[in-house]
Amino acid sequence: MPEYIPQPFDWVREQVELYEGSGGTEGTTLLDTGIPCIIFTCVGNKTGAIRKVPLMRVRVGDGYVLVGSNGGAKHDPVWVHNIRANPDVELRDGTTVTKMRVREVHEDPERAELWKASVAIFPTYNEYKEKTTRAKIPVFIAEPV
Ligand code: F42
Repeated sequence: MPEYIPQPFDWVREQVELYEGSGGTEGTTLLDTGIPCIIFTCVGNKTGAIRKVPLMRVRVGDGYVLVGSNGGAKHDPVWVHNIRANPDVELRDGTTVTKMRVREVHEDPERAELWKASVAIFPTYNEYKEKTTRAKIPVFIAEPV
């Protein structure tokens, strides 16, 4: 069984511990914003370790949008490399955990629609889009398998 390696950021690791440890009944929002989050579990593409990543909860149909905003940093979050290498993830939304497959969405109109849905939930994504020097913030959709 591959080992779980927590994220190095305390606030993120602590949210994962609370969210997962409570079976999805606590720690389900971004800090004190009240905005709901999901957690997806993927496999590290270099270590093969279990990695858990909280993201904003952006539901579209029966899928979820995964936005690689990384706080507007100049580089993509490394979880992007994980799901490009292995698109099979588990996604926790509150008390429900679902096996999902992730696909990256490059083209409009689909990409524009997913971005619009994401910004409607978390307008800060637009600030990250302005802040980052990256040409594009990667956008994925996780869909039930
Ligand atoms: N991040 C977002 O990008 N978008 C969001 O909507 C978002 C919402 C959110 C809500 C709550 C919360 O607590 C955090 C939230 N975050 C959001 C932050 C998110 O959880 C991540 O912290 C952030 O996206 C950065 O992701 P990251 O994968 O770059 O994380 C780094 C810090 C990390 O964990 N690095 C590890 C390390 O040891 O430095 C390595 C992780 C890893 O996956 N390693 C791979 C492996 O093989 O194990 C290799 C990866 C590679 O280099 O190819």
